[in-house]
Amino acid sequence: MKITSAEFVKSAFERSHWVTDGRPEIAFLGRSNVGKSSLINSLLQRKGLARTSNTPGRTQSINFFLINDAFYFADLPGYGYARVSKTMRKDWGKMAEEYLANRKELVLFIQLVDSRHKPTELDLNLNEWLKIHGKNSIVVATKSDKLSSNTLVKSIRGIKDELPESNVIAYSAQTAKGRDEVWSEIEKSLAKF
Ligand SMILES: Nc1nc2c(ncn2[C@@H]2O[C@H](COP(=O)(O)OP(=O)(O)OP(=O)(O)O)[C@@H](O)[C@H]2O)c(=O)[nH]1
Ligand SMILES: [Mg+2]
Repeated sequence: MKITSAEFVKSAFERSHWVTDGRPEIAFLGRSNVGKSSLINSLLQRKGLARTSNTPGRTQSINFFLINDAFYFADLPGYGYARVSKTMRKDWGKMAEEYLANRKELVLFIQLVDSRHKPTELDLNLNEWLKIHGKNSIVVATKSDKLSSNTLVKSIRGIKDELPESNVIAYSAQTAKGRDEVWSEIEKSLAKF
């Protein structure tokens, strides 16, 4: 995909803030600090468009980015960050589920997991939820540059064992490994819209 434009549109803290023009949308989901915002910047080749941070729990809203004036990326807040308050955790659940369940524009759910680890309990729950609800989704295993190629192969195999029904793509925001593969999935989903 040739990126002609990519712009931050808005941060949504509640349903009334969601964008409403009906363009197709791709959602990025995964636990806090897994690399959602970095993946978005890497796919768009725009450093700093989506804000990244070493501090988990940085993204607290659904952030919408308009690409080529044609479709949206939605950067969701990370889940599973223990140190946010209970109220905030409940809010995440409410906001995310409301969005995931009701958003008709969603053509693809990109679930991120850390390539170095087995999926967490929450990763498994989300994956199951996506499958049960028949959502079109792929799994992107981030930070693959942190593993040697041998270890990466083993680790990805372990992730596939845990998520047997998912297409798992190893990714690195640092080297752009996996970029073409993820774009090809995005393009396929957009073509069906
Ligand atoms: N080496 C390496 N580091 C990465 C990669 N992707 C993300 N990181 C680092 O991981 C940290 C978290 O990345 P973010 O993109 O902010 O993660 P996030 O999932 O958006 O986090 P929240 O918004 O807090 O949920 C940052 O320090 C990134 O630089 C990658 O592919 N390779
Ligand atoms: Mg983020």
